Amino acid sequence: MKLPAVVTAFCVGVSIVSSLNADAFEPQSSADAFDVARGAVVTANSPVSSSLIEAMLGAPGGFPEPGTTFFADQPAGTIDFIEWTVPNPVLLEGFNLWASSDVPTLPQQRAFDHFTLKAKIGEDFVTLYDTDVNVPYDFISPPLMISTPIAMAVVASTFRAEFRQHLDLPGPRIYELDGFGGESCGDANDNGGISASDALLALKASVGSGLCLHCVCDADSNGNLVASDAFAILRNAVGTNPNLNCPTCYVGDE
Ligand SMILES: [Ca+2]
Ligand SMILES: [Ca+2]
Ligand SMILES: [Ca+2]
Repeated sequence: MKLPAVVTAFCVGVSIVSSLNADAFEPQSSADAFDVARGAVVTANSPVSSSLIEAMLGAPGGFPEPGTTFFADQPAGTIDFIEWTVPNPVLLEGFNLWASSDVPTLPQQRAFDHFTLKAKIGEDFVTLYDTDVNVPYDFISPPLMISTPIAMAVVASTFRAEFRQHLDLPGPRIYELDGFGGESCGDANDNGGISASDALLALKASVGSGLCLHCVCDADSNGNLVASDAFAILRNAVGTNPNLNCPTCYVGDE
């Protein structure tokens, strides 16, 4: 192979690896267990600005950034919170939290410096995940800042998230909080096997008439959920395509 060809092949290889890495985990999703599109309802929350509290659970709209939750402007150390219920108990194994402060100009502003996720077990909220947050944020992939399994998976239907405001005034900005559990690449109906029914659900999701996580239905892990992904799942169902390759739901997921 001549040198230019080697260089070209290497560059192509690098660009493919880069694009796969950029899409290696679930994007902000409406198909996750916490989403209003899946029936989640907010039951309590601390005050927000003119934005929607439900925006972090997938609701569009609100001001000044549609689809984004801004907690109200309160003193540093205020614990902002949201509680929500989902229609049926869900297995929760991990989550993705998407948020941003006023980067790049004022990275301390609209930040939180502590995050806690809880689930209601019996009468009490138990802590699933609790962490200090570095400000300015250390992003996994901006604006994805925390993407992690939780130490002990739970089945629950009521959850609570807490955000400790970092500075006085402008309240934290939250884009999305997505919850995951039990997903398997290709198994869109979550019945433990892959069949034509899963391909049909993927196809519906690809045309916007259904919901499917990328970590279940983006069968070639290219960041797009399209008809060819449904076809790949169908070919897997009939045994002609053993290689489904979805992105992970969250960092640490297999
Ligand atoms: Ca969501
Ligand atoms: Ca299935
Ligand atoms: Ca795809």
